[in-house]
Amino acid sequence: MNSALIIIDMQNDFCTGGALAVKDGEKIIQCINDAQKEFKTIILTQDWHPQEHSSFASNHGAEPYTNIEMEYGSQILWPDHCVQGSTGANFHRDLNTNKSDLILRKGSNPKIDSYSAFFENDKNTTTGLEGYLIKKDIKRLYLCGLAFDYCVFYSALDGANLGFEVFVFKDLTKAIDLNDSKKTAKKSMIEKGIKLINFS
Ligand code: VGL
Ligand code: ZN
Repeated sequence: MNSALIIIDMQNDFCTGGALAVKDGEKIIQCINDAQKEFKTIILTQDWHPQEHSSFASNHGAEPYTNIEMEYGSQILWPDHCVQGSTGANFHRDLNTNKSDLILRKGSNPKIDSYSAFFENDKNTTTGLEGYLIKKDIKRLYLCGLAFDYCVFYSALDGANLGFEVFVFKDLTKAIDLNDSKKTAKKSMIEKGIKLINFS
């Protein structure tokens, strides 16, 4: 009770064979399905970009995984991924999507990337998730999914900053790990009081 499971971006493009594949991304799916049995409130997020999205390297004539300065700060440029309506943007077929109360799409604004389930990368534009959770009297968030060091990390930080008690099921995530991002994310989460735990 008062707890929600938030499953971040369990989509084809983040799994083996996808455009922005996270190593072994699909290997956590069965355990995420098991974890769903323990929660009443389940939220799925879905990275959902238009083809002209400003986080795509291809839209800047740049190489993926390089950095660019945006109005809201530094932004990593990614391969085209999770394009609205594409197979890559679909949830992985093994993920149980029947039990979720809410599917939250993010990253639709072509000008702003959105790692966090709460705010776009300008740290100001809200997704509405905070209000949804408050109305449901949710106090504790349990996060899992992809990727540990990007969307899970930023969702966890924002959740903690908003006053939720945040847990991350470490064994139900996988990291992209660009320039030590896994280590940095872990350190920042621990400093914030976010609890890194195992589900299994
Ligand atoms: C993600 C990079 C770009 C994620 C989404 O889900 O972690 N990472 N878009
Ligand atoms: Zn994305």
